[in-house]
Amino acid sequence: MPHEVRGVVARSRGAEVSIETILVPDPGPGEALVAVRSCGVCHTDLHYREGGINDDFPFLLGHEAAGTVEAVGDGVTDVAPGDFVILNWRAVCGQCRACLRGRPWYCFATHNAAQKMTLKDGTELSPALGIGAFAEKTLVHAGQCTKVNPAASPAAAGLLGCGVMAGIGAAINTGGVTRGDSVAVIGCGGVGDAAIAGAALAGAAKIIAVDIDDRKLQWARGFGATDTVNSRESDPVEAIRALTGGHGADVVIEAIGRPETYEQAFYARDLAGTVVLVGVPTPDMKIELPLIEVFGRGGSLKSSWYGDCLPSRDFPMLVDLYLQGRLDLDGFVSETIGLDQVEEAFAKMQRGEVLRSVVML
Ligand code: PAD
Ligand code: ZN
Repeated sequence: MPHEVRGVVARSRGAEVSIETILVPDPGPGEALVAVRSCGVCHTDLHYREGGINDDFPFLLGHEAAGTVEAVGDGVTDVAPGDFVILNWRAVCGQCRACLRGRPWYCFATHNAAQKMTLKDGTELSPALGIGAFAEKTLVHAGQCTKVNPAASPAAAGLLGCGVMAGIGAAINTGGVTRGDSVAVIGCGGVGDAAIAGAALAGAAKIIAVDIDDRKLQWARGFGATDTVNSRESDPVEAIRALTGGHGADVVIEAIGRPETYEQAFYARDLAGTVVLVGVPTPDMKIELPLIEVFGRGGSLKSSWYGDCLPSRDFPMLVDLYLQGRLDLDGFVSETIGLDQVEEAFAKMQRGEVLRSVVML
């Protein structure tokens, strides 16, 4: 018997989202039914609503979530009803070329639920990032559920399911930030601030936050930024060099996804330094760089998908650090809201008023 629950649906490009009754099937083989407890509002949900990801409307939005497993299908052994889990969009397959080479964080064939959630009239829904968690219950592949310590606040823990993991991982996993490094982060929204928190956890000696909004820079200090630069007021490349003995930072993380800020990142790093692009550009964007500079500066230019995370390795560890008071996940929760306030939360996000609005269920 399918479960009738409320969910936030984007029906067509650019249209406001609406609350709909959706039908969630009981879990089949390899699947898990999850009672959602919290789900953060991420920029990617807005990208879906605007048709910026693909045209598979209607979408069931929400993907940054924590919940309790309610039921599992045949063959599921890693999670059981009652488990407190963070949902992930990297349920590794174990069989693709990345997994077989021992690099499952790049998995190219991640799992999602095989059965579809639908509207009452039978229209199939496309769940955002294969999750769809702005809903009282959702159906996912069991591998998308990562069990963590239930002592964690669901609102905080759920954020590790997407943006906060992407930022922390961009610093630690992709950027390889380590003790004593100088790090600059360009763009201090939820993802950029998570990169700052990750750099602080890894022992970076200097962490420079760059944004065009002073309120964001102030929040960035709370996550561990040692210096801040308002790039509307001064040239960020010059400022980062000045703060690093004239050399540039060892690791520069771009957390916006724009050509001009990527170029700033490119020129603001030290020789042999690393640039990490975690912000997501749109398909029309282009950059032009002198090839001699790409060669002459050495080092590496990297991109970070989901912070190169391995949920089974990273989520429980980061929740433990949070519970020890070493990672301020609560600081990312600007407000908690109801399912009917997602549209309002998109507007607040666009006005820069919040790091994360989190829907509580
Ligand atoms: P956000 O909109 O909350 O933050 C963006 C920040 O950039 C804001 O603080 C802005 O003030 C600031 N900003 C904008 N323009 C400039 C500029 N020219 N110079 C300096 N600062 C500027 O977004 P977010 O933090 O939620 O997400 C950031 C990006 O990360 C976004 O592109 C999102 O799609 C991407 C993301 N990537 C992954 C991944 O796996 N790579 C995962 C999740 C999100
Ligand atoms: Zn997201």
